[in-house]
Amino acid sequence: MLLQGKKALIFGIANEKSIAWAIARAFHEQGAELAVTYATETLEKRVRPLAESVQAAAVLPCNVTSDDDIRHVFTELAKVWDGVDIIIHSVAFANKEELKGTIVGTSREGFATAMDISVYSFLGIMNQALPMMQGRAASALTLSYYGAVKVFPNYNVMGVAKAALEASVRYLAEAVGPDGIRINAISAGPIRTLAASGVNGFSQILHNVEERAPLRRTITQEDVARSAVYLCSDLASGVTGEIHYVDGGFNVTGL
Ligand code: NAD
Ligand code: 0WE
Repeated sequence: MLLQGKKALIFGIANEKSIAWAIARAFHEQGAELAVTYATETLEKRVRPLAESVQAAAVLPCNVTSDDDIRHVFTELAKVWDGVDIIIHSVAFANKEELKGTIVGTSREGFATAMDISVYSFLGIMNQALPMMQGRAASALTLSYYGAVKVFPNYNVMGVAKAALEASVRYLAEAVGPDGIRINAISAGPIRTLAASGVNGFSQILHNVEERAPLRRTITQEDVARSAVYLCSDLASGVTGEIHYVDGGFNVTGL
């Protein structure tokens, strides 16, 4: 029961394959109380039953492009919880057209969308969350990808966004460290989820990991969730500003 008594707010559940859903289940198993958000009305139908199966204290709409939506989440949450111990940010989006070909041709609008939803949203959420996190051994966790650091075909503007997200983790960690609040990221290896569906050559990406990663296998949502439990528990009380790879070791290989 590593998360007994902790209250966790989770952004980024779309369906049962979402990394955020595996994190929610693992947190529930470890004794955390949960609240979850969903991006659209269509997703509410999928998310609400999942949330109910882990007795979520609140299931709230939140399109992260809207400051009003983000504010609303925390005004509603304050009605049921006196504080928040854990924020999970598992949200990313770029327009499909930006995820093919090269980064050449990226539109101003496509860049802004990717940065708004995949990067600013973490800062926007933390702006509202921090008042409810004060005086607790609180932490936040976001999800990144190795495309932040190295060039992968088609990842394009998302690579730029993940680089900015990882820098945001470091700046946030420094800003809120004096309050005892920790900020980290998990850089996950490729996993078949909604966000990976329709990505050209995704099977090849998974195959490369199976051949090259030290563990010689792809990772699962549950692999990520177990590391998330550690990073958000008091076991990681001295860890902040960190990009923690859960990728079967892929990032250490040189060939
Ligand atoms: P997913 O599609 O299940 O999750 C992405 C989530 O982003 C969805 O729940 C979606 O509703 C949400 N979202 C998109 N636009 C939004 C908006 N405007 N407002 C609110 N929510 C919005 O896919 P996933 O693979 O679980 O992705 C979760 C995170 O993990 C993302 O940050 C992704 O970049 C990261 N990641 C994924 C992989 C992978 O291979 N699947 C690898 C490394 C990192
Ligand atoms: O971060 C991600 C997913 C990012 C993502 C994926 C999509 C596909 C559908 C963001 N926005 C969208 N928008 C859509 O319309 N990953 C790490 C998974 C991923 O996505 C890729 C990858 C990998 C790996 C895209 C291109 C190349 C590799």
